[in-house]
Amino acid sequence: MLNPVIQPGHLTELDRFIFESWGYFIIPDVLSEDEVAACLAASKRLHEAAGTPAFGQIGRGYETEPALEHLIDHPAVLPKIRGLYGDRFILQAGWNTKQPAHGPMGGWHQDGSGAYDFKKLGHPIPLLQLRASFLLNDQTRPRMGNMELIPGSHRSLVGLPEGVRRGESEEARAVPIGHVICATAGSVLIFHNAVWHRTYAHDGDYDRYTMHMIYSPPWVRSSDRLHNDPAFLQRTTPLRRAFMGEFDRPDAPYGAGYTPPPFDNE
Ligand SMILES: O=C(O)CCC(=O)C(=O)O
Repeated sequence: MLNPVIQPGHLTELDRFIFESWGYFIIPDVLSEDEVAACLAASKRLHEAAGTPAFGQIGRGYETEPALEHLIDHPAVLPKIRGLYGDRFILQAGWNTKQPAHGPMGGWHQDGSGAYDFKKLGHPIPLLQLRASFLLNDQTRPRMGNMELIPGSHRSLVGLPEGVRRGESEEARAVPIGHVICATAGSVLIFHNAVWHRTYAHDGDYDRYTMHMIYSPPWVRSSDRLHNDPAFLQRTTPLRRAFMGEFDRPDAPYGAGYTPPPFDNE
């Protein structure tokens, strides 16, 4: 299978072309083994504390787990986000996902809002949730809890047929152009909200964890929190604080007076 693999750091013109064409790309080996171990331990703590029984997503883990907080502005990834959005965006959510041992496939979907479908905004569906998925387990072969994406589907004028989405069997839900992402632990998948995707099967006898950091324009509501934790805001860095979307005035994200986050220029 072709793989949209790119290098960390600055968004090149070729990276942009790949993103526009496929709707996603992969940066291999972003995290060191130690960083992966620290993020995995943090993920397990979060899900154990919450008692996640099966498949589950926990938000706000970055507020209490420094290893996950570090991913908010990872230098291998942040320049890609900045290259695609420009300088004004927020961390809309950080979801830590557990797929249990021997977990089944998830359902095909696009990201967005069930309350107000992003499709109502126009076509092509705009980029509103840019997701950086930090893979925390080895997924170098299929059926290791990989993500499966349909390349270019963010531009499709038609949706994935209901019969495929709701099919009775694994075969009925299979799509011949589905791309099962195979990558090492510590690699990062970055994708557009409108790409059709699902959680692929997991045959391993261990739980699989992924840390999804989701970036949005500054006027999008956060979905993993109603308020930021004041202690976290106090403790974290100015750049991360800016990504939490705390503005001096409620109209700041709409107005010309928006102060961009204090980036260290690349
Ligand atoms: O399996 C995962 O970690 C991701 C699940 C998913 O597709 C989503 O959160 O939109």
